[in-house]
Amino acid sequence: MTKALPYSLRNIALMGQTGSGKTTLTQYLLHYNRRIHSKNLSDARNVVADNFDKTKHPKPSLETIFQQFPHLDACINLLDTPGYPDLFGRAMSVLPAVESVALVINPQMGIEASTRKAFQQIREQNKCCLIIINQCDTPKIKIAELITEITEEIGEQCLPINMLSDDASSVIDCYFSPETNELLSYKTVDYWHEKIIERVVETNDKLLQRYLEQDDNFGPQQLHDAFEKALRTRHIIPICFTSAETGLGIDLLLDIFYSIMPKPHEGTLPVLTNDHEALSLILQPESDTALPVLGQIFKVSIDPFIGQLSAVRLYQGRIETGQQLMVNDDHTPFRISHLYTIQGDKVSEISEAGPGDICAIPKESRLQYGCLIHDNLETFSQYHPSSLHFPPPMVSLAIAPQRHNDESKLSTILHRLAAEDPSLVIEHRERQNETVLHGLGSLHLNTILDKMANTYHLVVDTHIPSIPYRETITQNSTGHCRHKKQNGGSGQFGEVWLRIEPMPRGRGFEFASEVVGGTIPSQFIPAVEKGVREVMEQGAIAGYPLQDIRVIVYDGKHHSVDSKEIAFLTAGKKALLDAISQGMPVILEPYMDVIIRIPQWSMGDITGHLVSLRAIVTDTRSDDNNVLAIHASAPLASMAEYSNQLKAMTSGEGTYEMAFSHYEKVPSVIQKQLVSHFNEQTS
Ligand SMILES: Nc1nc2c(ncn2[C@@H]2O[C@H](COP(=O)(O)OP(=O)(O)OP(=O)(O)O)[C@@H](O)[C@H]2O)c(=O)[nH]1
Ligand SMILES: [Mg+2]
Repeated sequence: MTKALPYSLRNIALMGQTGSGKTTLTQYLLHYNRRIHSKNLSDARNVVADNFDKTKHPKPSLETIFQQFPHLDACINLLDTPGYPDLFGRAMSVLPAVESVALVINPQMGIEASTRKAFQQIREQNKCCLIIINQCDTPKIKIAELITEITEEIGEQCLPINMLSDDASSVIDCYFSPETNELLSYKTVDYWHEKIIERVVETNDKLLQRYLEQDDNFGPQQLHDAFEKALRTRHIIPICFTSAETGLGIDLLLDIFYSIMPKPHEGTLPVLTNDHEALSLILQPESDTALPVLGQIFKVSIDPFIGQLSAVRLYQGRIETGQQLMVNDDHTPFRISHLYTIQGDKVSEISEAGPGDICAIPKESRLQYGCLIHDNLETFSQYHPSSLHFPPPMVSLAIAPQRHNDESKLSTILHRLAAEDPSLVIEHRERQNETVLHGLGSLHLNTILDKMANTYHLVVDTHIPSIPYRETITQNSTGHCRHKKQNGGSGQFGEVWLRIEPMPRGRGFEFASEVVGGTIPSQFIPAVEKGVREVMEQGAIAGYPLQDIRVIVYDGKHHSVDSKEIAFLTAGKKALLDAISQGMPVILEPYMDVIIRIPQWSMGDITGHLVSLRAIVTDTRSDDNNVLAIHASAPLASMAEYSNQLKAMTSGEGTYEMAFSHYEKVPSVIQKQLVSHFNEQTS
């Protein structure tokens, strides 16, 4: 395959709400271009419409799909991201590979929470943006209201570069060659043309001057550089109209991709940071292949048979098979054994790649998500890409393999799944011996379980993660045990007196001996402590570990023949249980600091619901975007279903994150339930 030159590449991600038509649009473009290159342009639309199998992709995309097609002398790389809210982490994670993002909107739905979130990422990752209003073949689209909604939500810089005709039968260009008598569905061609020109010339003083002096020689050619600057700073966000069903507006969309969207050396590249010196290195967009090699891994996929494939966006320099490169600050190089381009679910071998290219390197386990690859240790080993702020996990699920001896298989598979999906968090809770998956939503976790079952043939049982309750005491008390046992010949004898005291929350456990006069010989004190620690681990009233207790052994008795370690261990255990039973034991539950971000209108429902969850609101703040942040303290046990509850109360717009705060006493009714459940299980 011949390599595209950097100036002829366009790297564009399609983002936006699920069902807006990103995959359909991508498929349409692929078929359209294939036809254009084999037939003449006027035939293309009909041929595509006939051959294009729309039934092939009615399901939401689960992963970002890479597609590539030629257009004129350009090569367009499209990254079709999943729009389902639960998979947002997978969508945003590929943005370091592109200069531009096309936000695809379904005009019947308008701007939804996922569109807002996508735009926030476009801003944070500093990408050029294009808005595609797709599904323009559907009836009763309210264009004026839609444009108003877009400008109110995103900003005045969103301007139609073309517009649906009054009868919705065609899409009319308002920028490239705006000569037409056709009526638009909203305003006029001249109106939008002027608006765009005004917006673009604002970025360049000389152009602005000429514009104010009414020099009207402003064609797309003259404005190219200014337009590009306006795009890069998101001073302008063009809006265009398409139908991936009928092909409406597709030719104009390709014109926009080709003539307006930035080439790799025009876009803004990610910022690299340096921890030690707190320096930022901003890469200059460069198409010079002689520069040192620098690329970033932005997606990893692991096939059970083929192994790991790491997708790279090359920022500068040129790479080829056989070349040795470094990973981050690792001094041991790796060799590029093969180099591929990716097209849907297929890869094709290439021999080299240049600046701006998206390619893939197989079988190098060090090439993990976010790694830099380079050939210059001195410069690049000190830097790493600024880390992305992935949305916090909202849903947790404990998993265990159905077959006991699949434990190590599970751990290998989880390792692979986590490498592929930077928004998946895996936690092993040692004490509960539980493996817990944390994801953005139930669909996110279901895709992980499906992959385990279908790709790796591993079936797991799932359950809501157990709550890490604890036990403690609330008052001082003493405990005693005289352990005496006679088994034929030698016996066991050990007597322990101990005192227990509650400690402040979070202090854990302290053990001390105040035994004097050798009533318990010093060599048996460790056995007493061991017995005490066993009880601390196993719990006394409901099977949960004890915490925040000081235990002081102060007296006892021994026997010169029958006293041995096991006797004092048992006496220590029983003396502690005795003391706890008189120390007013309670069960503690974890409380979480929760931040809930919601639209203003849902505040009443959310705060009312929080009360029913035993949560206490500690603060409420609203930000510039009319998003309300409610800070609350809530018991973890109430939050198991919160993700779905919040979704329902905020029409999917609410998000929340939580972190452990402290332990607090459970209400006595819950304590009773936990104790009786434990007694039933152990009796
Ligand atoms: N009428 C009409 N239907 C469309 C158009 N584009 C897509 N669709 C339909 O909308 C549905 C969803 O389309 P997809 O392309 O899967 O949507 P998506 O944006 O990729 O969705 P996610 O992968 O979940 O993010 C499919 O049934 C398509 O046939 C369009 O322009 N017009
Ligand atoms: Mg899709």
